[in-house]
Amino acid sequence: MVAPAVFPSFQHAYAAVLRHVSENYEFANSARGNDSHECIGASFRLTDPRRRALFLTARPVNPVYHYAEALWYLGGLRSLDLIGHYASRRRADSRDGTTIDGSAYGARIFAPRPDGVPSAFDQALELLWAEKDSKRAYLPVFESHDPDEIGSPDLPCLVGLHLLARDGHLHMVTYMRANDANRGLVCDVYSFTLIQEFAAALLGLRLGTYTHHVGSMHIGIRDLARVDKVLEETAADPESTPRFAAPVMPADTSWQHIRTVLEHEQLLRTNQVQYTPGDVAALDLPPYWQRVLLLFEAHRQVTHCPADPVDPVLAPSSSRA
Ligand code: 5HM
Repeated sequence: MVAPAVFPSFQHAYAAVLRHVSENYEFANSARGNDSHECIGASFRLTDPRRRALFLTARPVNPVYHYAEALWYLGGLRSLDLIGHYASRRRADSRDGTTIDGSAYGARIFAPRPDGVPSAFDQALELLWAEKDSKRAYLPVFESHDPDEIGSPDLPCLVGLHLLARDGHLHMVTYMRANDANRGLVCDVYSFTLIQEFAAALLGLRLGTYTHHVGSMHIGIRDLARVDKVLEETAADPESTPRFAAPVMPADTSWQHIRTVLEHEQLLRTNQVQYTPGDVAALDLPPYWQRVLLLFEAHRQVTHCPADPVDPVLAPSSSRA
């Protein structure tokens, strides 16, 4: 029996996963035309799931997309409107051009069921309120009907999330059938740890560890050169820690805050409003969530006013990646 490898930040885990798959891949295969190098079975644990962001020159990330995806999940949404706006590639996951099924994980976790049964997430929280040591607070995503859709462009890669309250901390375990180590993994860990942090806030617990288990961990052949650059950059300074402190989600974050952010994100996305930091400060939101809205304002400026420079007050947090 071997415990998962433990890392202080996702950047450390990401570099280790890429190195492991690059050097030890067991199979070279091409499922659905995606030429990949694959290892079967990979696990790691993050001691501080807030340190979820990458700060690598060789692997730029888009913080606006990271928050958009996490909020799309928290909103329980299936519609492409939000997620397709921040990443047009997500439109390829849709069969009908307007909604996503398999990878709309939030709709399976957070949306109330049509028959009035509370969401899986609400049920899990109820369970943990009633019995904190429970091992049953599992949020299933891959459902028994999914194999019927085997030809679908979008079968869930996430099998489920498991919440464990221990010694005043909320730990989370993620189970995935498959992960692209250079692509999906980066966004998945960001969103899932943010969900974990939100759940910890709702339960009044401190943030515990994050454990990630994957059946097929692979790197696409098209990404091998880019992965080599990441491995060069991280090998040069393997102990390097990301330069920016990880922001802490306020412990009093509520569903109302999430709804407020989603409501204003929609107004910004559709260019119905323009916000200064002062406008956002006047909303009933803690500074953490104000900063998230300002990312969406910066994105609005990039998208709807491409000829103008981004407001210098917002520019450091904006991203055209
Ligand atoms: O053929 P298959 O459905 O396994 O292809 C999905 C590809 O997207 C795989 O490379 C999978 O690892 C990756 N993926 C991911 O890493 C997909 C999703 C969306 O469900 C995800 N993470 N969240």
